[in-house]
Amino acid sequence: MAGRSLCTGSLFNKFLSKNLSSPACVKLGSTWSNVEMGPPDAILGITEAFKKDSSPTKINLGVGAYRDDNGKPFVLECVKRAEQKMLQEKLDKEYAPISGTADFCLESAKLAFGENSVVIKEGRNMTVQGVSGTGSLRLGAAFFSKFYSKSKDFWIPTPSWGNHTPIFKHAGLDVKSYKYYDASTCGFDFQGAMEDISKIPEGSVIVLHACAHNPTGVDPKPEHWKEMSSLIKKRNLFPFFDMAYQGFASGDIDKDAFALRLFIEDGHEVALAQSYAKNMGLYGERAGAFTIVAGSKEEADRNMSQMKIIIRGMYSSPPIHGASIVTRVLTSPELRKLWLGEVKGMADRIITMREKLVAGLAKEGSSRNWQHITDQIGMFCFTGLKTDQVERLTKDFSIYLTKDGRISVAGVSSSNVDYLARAMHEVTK
Ligand code: KET
Repeated sequence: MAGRSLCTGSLFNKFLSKNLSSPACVKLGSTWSNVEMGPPDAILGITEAFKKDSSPTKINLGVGAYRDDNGKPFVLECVKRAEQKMLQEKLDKEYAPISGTADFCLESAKLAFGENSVVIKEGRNMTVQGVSGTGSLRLGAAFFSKFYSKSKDFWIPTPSWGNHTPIFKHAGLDVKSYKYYDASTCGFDFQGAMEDISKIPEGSVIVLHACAHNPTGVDPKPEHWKEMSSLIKKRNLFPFFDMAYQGFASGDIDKDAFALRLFIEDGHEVALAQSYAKNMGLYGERAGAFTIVAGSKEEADRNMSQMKIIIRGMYSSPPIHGASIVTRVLTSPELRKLWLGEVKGMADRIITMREKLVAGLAKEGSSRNWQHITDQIGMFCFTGLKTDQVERLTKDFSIYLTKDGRISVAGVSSSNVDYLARAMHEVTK
């Protein structure tokens, strides 16, 4: 009917032919005139700006994406070999189950909780594939928003990954924050964190970075984690782990899962979002997992039934390619061994770059204390540079980083580290 009235109404036709070419018509009929231009993303927007810069010496230290020592994106050898296998297997393109394939979910849970985890043996984990780390967090947020009746408050550290707040808010949760980073020591504010955690209302959810805290690169020590775990238990808070960097902090996947496994040992029920973006270099493949550890298998099964309903309404089922790669890498002894070596290689290269940057700053004559660059771990370094210094780095040196002074050390290489040191010294003199 709508089509007919459009074509037949002669007055309307006249109106169309007169007005379609006129800009006034566009305005008149514009449905989205009320939509304001949004700001670029604080992290991903930097890559957009970087791409537009024509300087031959430009460096992108914005997004946390690993680069090899030639500054090139790095596809892991274990991933290439898994893909070759997959080609030979002539896989089909059928839908995955709503929650992802069982193998992928089991392997992800084993990677996080350990091969011999009691939780997995007892079937207390509900693990589903998510659309990488972000999608897994978002699934968790949706589940908590709908079924966690004790509280809608999600407490995140100050500072935290910039996307935590939008993810949780998007699911209707309230985001609050607890002390984490001490700017005066460029380290973990253990006292402050404990003080704040002890005041978080019972039943709230506390978000914890399992390792390689983003953006600060500062992690609690094992003894800190122990005290935090018992306080969180005492306060009856629900620990929600974001583990986007397993293997990237120490180069060892088991060491990096220390905090998560400690909380399990201490009897917590936890939620966990995992990502394979960084540790397997599968950024664009969007492979990740979300787990809730419940009190019993029966509870986990009920949670799974509801989680599937949430997923079905959000995107039906997850992408298959990245998950197939992950499953092959984790289940083939040969590919797994190769992978563990490659994760360590990436972590080690980042450590080397931290050392070279500090040495470069000293060589430039900087009298500042840059020790935190080597003390901090993981992909990021929270340099302590102020907003105006960051702006100068970008304007005068075409070095791109987030406004808070975070640099992705993964973007530093042997060929740009001296230039970076010179520029950092120039803006901090
Ligand atoms: N958690 C944390 C703590 C995190 O740093 C990231 C990504 C993610 C989850 C999600 O990653 P995904 O690609 O969805 O698996 N952080 C980097 C990239 C980004 O901002 O999207 C970053 O901080 O640069």
